[in-house]
Amino acid sequence: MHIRTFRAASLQDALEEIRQQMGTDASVLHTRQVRDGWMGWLGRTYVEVTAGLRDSTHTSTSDSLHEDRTEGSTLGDEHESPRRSMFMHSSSMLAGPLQAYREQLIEAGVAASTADRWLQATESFAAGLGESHGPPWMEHLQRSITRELRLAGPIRTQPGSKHIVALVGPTGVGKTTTIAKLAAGFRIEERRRVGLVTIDTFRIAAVQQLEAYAEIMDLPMEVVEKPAQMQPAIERLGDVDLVLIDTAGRSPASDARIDQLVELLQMAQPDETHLVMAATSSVATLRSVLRGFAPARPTAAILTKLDEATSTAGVLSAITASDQFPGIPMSYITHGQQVPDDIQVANAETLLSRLMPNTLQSQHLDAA
Ligand SMILES: Nc1nc2c(ncn2[C@@H]2O[C@H](COP(=O)(O)OP(=O)(O)OP(=O)(O)O)[C@@H](O)[C@H]2O)c(=O)[nH]1
Ligand SMILES: [Mg+2]
Repeated sequence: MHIRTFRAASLQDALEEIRQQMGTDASVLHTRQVRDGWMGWLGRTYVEVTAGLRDSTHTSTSDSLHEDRTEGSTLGDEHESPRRSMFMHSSSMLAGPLQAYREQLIEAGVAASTADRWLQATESFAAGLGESHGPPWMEHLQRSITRELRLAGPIRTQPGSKHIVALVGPTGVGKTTTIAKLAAGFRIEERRRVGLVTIDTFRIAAVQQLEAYAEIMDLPMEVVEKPAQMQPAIERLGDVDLVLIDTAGRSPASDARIDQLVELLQMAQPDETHLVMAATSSVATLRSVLRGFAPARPTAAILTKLDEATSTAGVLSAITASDQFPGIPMSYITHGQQVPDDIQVANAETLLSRLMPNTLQSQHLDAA
C-alpha cells in the first residue's frame, strides 16, 4: 500500500487534495488535528490526514473494495462521511481488548489521537514479538507508553557546591510538603547539608509551615520577599550543598503573578526548577498548568497525590511529548502526606501500574 500524509486548513480541503493527488480509490487511514507553535501557543490549527492507496493489482478486485471498507472509507464512496470513516478506522483496526482500552483511556481524559497513537504502537509492539493476536495487551500498552515517558532521575548534589532547586506550581498541590520530604531525604539518607528558602510570604501560615519543618530537621531557613533579598538570603544559608526554594501557589491563569514569581526566581538562578502537579487534576487543568508555568522554564515535573488518583493515563498523556508539546521529564512522585516517607524517584513501573482504574485486574485477565 502507498501511504501519504496531507495537511490542510480543514478536513474538506485535505480530502480534496488527497482526491486530486491519489485519486478516488485512496482510503483515509488516520485523521488528527494538529497545532503548530510551542505547546500550541501562537500556532495555527490544521488537519492532518493519512491516506493509503492499494497497489494497482489489487484495486480493481472486489476483495480490495472489501478491504478498503474495513480499513477506512474510499474517497469515492459517497455514502461514508469522513468523520464516520475515521471512527470506523480506529474501531476496526484494533484488536478486541485494545478497543476496550481505547474507551477507558478516552474516559480517563486521554485525547483520542493520543490513545490511537499508544494503541497502534501497542499493536506494532505485539506484532514485533509475534503476539499480534494475544495477551498480554496491558503489558504491551504499558511498554508503549514507557517508551514515550521521559524520566529526569533524582536531584544530583555534589558536596561543597551549592545546588539550587526551586519548586513551583498551582496552589495546594503539595509543594511545601514535597520540599520537606526532599529536605529530609537529602539530609538523612544522602547526608547533605540542606538550606531552605521560602518566597511564599503571601500567607503567614505558609512561612510557619516551612519553619516548622526547618526546626524539626534543624535546617537553616531564609524568607525572601523582594527580588533584591534573594542573593543575600542564599549567601546567609552558608555552606550548604542543596538549597530548596519553596514558592507560593499561583494560578496558571494569572500571568502577572507568574511574572512576579519568575522575577524572584531569576535572582536565585536555580539549577533546576521542578513544576509540581497533582495526579488528581484533570488533563485540561494539567495542560493549562504546563502552559501557564512555561515562563518559569521548568526543567522537570513532580507528580503529587498519586495515592488519590484513580488513573495515571490522563496525566501521562499530558506530560508526554506530542506534536504540540515537547514533553517534560518527571523527577519525583509522591503518594501520601507522610514526611519523609511518601516520595520516590519517578519511575515507569509505579506510574504505569496505575494506568487505568482496573490495570491490575486487566493484567490478571491478560495473564489468564
Ligand atoms: N494525599 C496526598 N496529599 C498530599 C500529598 N502531598 C501533599 N499532600 C497534602 O496536600 C495538602 C497541601 O500541601 P502543601 O504542601 O501545603 O501544598 P502547597 O502546594 O505548598 O500549597 P500552597 O503553598 O498553598 O500553594 C496538604 O494537606 C498535604 O498534606 C500526597 O502525595 N498525597
Ligand atoms: Mg506551600
